[in-house]
Amino acid sequence: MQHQEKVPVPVYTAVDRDVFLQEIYPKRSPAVLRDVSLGPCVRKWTVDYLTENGGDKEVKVHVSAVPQMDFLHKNFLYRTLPFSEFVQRAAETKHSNFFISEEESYYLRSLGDDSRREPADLRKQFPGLAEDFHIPEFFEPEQFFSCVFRISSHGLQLWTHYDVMDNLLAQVSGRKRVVLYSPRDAQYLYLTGDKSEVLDIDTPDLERYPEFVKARRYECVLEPGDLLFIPALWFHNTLALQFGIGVNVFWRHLQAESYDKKDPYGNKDPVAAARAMQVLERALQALKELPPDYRDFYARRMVMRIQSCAYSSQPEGAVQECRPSDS
Ligand SMILES: O=C(O)CCC(=O)C(=O)O
Repeated sequence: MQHQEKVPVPVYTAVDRDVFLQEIYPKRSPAVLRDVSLGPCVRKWTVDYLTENGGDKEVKVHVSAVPQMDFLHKNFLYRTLPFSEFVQRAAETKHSNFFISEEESYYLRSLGDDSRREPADLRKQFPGLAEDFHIPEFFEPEQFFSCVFRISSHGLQLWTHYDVMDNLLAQVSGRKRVVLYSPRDAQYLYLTGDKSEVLDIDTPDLERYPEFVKARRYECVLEPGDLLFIPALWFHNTLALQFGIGVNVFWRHLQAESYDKKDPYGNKDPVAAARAMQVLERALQALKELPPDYRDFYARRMVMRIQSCAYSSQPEGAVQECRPSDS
């Protein structure tokens, strides 16, 4: 059986803005940043402290009977709890108050005040806590998009997905394993939209997902105080090795106009990409008008044209100039 290639995510220590911008950011690949100051949150954010200082704001949380959450088949419920109660439940392994079962798992991905329109910002939703978390100044203030609480029960695993913004994922407490896949391996991930269908990435069903082993697996374990840089479009899958508190900051890599304006989560494809996908769907409809052998021939020609015009040269690099087709 073919084995999946595994690559540790590089760890950088004592990274300041200049090192980040000159040595790490341009590589457009994930990096663990250790010893960057995240503020007093790393010391202060115990369950008791969050319970007392987080306010009684109601939060919408994911609750599931099993710790491996599956967005595609929706094996979880959304429930609303006061923040303090949610934190207590997420930190315990057996619950006396529960929705599904004594051992249910919890996950909070915080939302904006108007969750359909407004991106999350810890400073607005949790002002009593936000001052403890110092957003690393690795990007210009106008690039800021959102700042999101990520709080998970022990064992909670979040499905593999990509976001369209650059991301710094701060691990404030607890340890978390993160597995990442390059955007260039998207073809091996069995995607439905921005999510992979392969839920069990450690023991995948290779009869169903035979190509999955070809995806190169990047992996790291975040310790409290670590930051993980996840460039836009990199797939990531997280597994909480302990009850954990994280905060992630999304910021724009592209010009603001490139993004969908109605996207509070930072996961809608950039407008030009969404337009290109729509055109592709129309092209596929047109191909259906042809008999199978013609359809096959023209589909292959289209793929060749896309490969020669739009794929980057290996390994990373500029997109080749696209000459008009001579046909
Ligand atoms: O840490 C987590 O729970 C998930 C993080 C994530 O998906 C993200 O930062 O985009």
